[in-house]
Amino acid sequence: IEVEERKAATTIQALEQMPDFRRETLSARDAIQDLHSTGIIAEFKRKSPSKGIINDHADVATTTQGYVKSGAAVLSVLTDESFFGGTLADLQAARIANPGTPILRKDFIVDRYQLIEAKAWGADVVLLIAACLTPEEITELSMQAHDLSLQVLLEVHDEEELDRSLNYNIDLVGVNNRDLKTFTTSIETSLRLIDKIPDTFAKITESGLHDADTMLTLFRAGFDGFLIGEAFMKTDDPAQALAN
Ligand code: IGP
Repeated sequence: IEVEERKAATTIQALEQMPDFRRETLSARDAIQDLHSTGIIAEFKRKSPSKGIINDHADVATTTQGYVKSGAAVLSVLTDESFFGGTLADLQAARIANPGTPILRKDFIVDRYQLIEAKAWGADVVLLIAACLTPEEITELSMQAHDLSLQVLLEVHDEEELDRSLNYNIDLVGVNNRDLKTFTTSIETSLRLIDKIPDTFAKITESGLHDADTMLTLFRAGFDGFLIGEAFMKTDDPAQALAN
């Protein structure tokens, strides 16, 4: 619904005129796989369907800058308004505040218009959710993303989604520990799938990560990256939470 309104208001041609549409994107994959990387993808998320309001006062520029100072390799910014309270303006604010850090546009992407939006508002990498898309749509969208020099993070929940969705225009594979029906998280989901992800992809574990021990277990199992939102955002000072 939101995206339909934006499409009516802003043409693709207008998006292509935005300064960031021409910018050279950064590699999220390299930032995560670098030998010295923490592998942390720190997320800016105000609210969620499962938790309600997580943090409604944190400023996006200050928080994301603090994340980077505290060691985040990549930033993730929610741009979905109805469920997560995010906007494209949040993405842009994070971009301006962090010119050297790759940024993920976190949203429900279903068409090329949203990829062009992602680029125009400052993203380097986009999320494609296997549970929401057919294999053909994933193939098409990941190809189009690469044409725009955006990297692709494919999100899966189980082996079936993984098997049907992989293609060579995907850069990172994320296993979401959150069950979309019950909203509960279990790292067993990640541990079960890790050996089924081919080594050509960066391997990310997503959701429900709250402590260093769990991250160490997942790192030892083979994960390169850790997508963390709530554990940071639920505190008064999200960047300090990362530093700790
Ligand atoms: C972060 P958490 O439990 O650390 O806040 O999770 C991230 O994985 C989660 O926000 C997420 C998400 C998504 C949000 C994963 N996949 C898809 C929106 C859409």
